[in-house]
This record gives sequence, C-alpha cells and structure tokens, in this order.
Amino acid sequence: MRFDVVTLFPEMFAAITEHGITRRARELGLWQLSTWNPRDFTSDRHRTVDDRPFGGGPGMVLMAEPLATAVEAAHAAQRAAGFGSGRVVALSSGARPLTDERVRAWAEQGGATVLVCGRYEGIDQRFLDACVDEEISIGDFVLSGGEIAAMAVIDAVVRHLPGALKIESVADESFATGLLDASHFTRPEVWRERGVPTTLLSGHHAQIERWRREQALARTARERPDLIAAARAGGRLDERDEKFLREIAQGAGGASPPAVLNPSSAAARTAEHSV
Ligand code: 9D3
Repeated sequence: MRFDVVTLFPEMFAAITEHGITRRARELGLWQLSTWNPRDFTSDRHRTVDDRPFGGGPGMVLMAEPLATAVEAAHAAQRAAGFGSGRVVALSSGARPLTDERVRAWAEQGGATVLVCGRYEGIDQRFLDACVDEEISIGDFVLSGGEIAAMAVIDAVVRHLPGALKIESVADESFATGLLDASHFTRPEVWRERGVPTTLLSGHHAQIERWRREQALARTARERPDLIAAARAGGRLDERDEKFLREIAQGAGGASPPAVLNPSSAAARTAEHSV
C-alpha cells in the first residue's frame, strides 16, 4: 500500500514514519510514504503557494496550480512504482467524517492514494473540482490544517493491513462488535488504595469474558447509546445482553447525572473492587 501526501509540512509525517506500529509496518514493507511539497512546484521567485481570497475575507487560500502539479508528480511516482494512479483524497474540515467501515474497506482495497492536506483558510475550489475524487474529514472539530488528519487516516488504515499488529488486539474488535471497550487493569493489584475488579483476579475465563462484555455494554449504554441501538439493529446483542441492559436501565433511575459529569464512574467502580 502506498500514500503520497501533498503537504507544506512534510516533516510532520515523521510522527508516523518514525514511531510505533506505523513505523514497524513501514519497515516490514507493508506501506510506503512519499511527500510532495507544493512549494517545490511553484515557478515564481518567492515560491508562492497561497493568495488572498477573491471576494475578500480573512486569511489565505492555497492556489490551484502548485497543488495540481504536485498531484501530477505524485501520480507519476505511483505509476513508476508499479501502482496505478491512485485516488486523490483531500482532507477537508467541511467534508463527511471518515468511518471505521470505510477505513477497513480502504485497507482491504490497498493500492495507492494521494492525500492532499489543506492549510490556511482553505483550497481553491477549482483544484478540488478538477483534481480531487473525494474529500474527507476526521470529525467535527477544527484543526489548523490537514496534516494531522492525514496522519490519523494513514494510522487507522495501516493498522488494518495484515501483519501490521503484533497481536490481533481484541480492543481492535471494539468497533467490529459495535461496542466500546471494557476497562483494563494491570499491576500492581492495589494502586493508591484502589483495587482491581475481583472477577479479573479469579481465573474464571468464562466469568471474565462475561464481566468484560457487561462492562462494554454498560459503558456503551452510558457514553454512546447510539451504538447500542446500532448493535441491536445489526443483530449483535443476544438475549443475555438485552437482559443485562434492562437491569442497568432499571438501576440507573432518572437521577444520575450525564456521563460527562461523572468522571469515568471511578467511585462507583471502586466500591465493587477487591479492596
Ligand atoms: C477557522 C477557519 N474555518 C472557518 C469555519 C475553516 C477551516 C479552514 C481550515 C477550518 C479548518 C481548517 C483546517 N482543517 C483541516 O484542514 C482539516 C480538518 C479539520 O479541521 N477537522 C477535522 N478534519 C479535518 S481534515 C482537514
């Protein structure tokens, strides 16, 4: 798999080439990265990549020509490396957010992609119309540019490539099950007077599995009730799950504060722990 990133800040991509799972996967040859700086595709003395918006307004707009020339260079390199000219995807704050489903499909499809990172107020619309196949965002919040979003996308896709993970993490299934993860604990068994849920120390694997399932159900019901509805609609909840959800809905009453005001329900959890 190959990513060619059009960016004014190529050095930022060291974050994924020099660290962690993405670094290892790249060293294993599972994916390649090249960066293309629009500044290197300018022809004026000042290497200008941006200009003031027609119609007025704050900030600067990335000019079409340096971006288009950079994309063409990226495509030529993709072809030379034995990939076809890949899809061109722009990271845009104004697009639909990427989903886990599309990330998995992307990893499965493989091949080459050109990612175009915006900066400043935005990108000349004519470049987007003429050269870009798709625009994606990573969520409804404002970043300073497309680079961190591009790295998030690459990270999300690469970890799905066969061989990228040392262990096929159960946590990775969290979106596959459609539920949030259960809590995790490690040594020491008591930390600052806080114990570990006794079930996890019991060695009863079936009980541990059930405890984790119920933790996941409870956390998801509290933090992301929309995911409970989706799991139900997708037939991913069995009768035991539904019974547990009815029980916690009873217990929750109407008086509990919104989850966001209840810092991870640490106090409630501690009460049932081993210390
Ligand atoms: C303050 C400027 N904004 C006016 C509403 C427009 C704007 C321009 C450029 C907002 C963000 C950006 C830079 N962001 C991205 O390029 C970006 C992004 C994001 O901000 N959030 C989530 N996903 C993405 S993908 C690219």
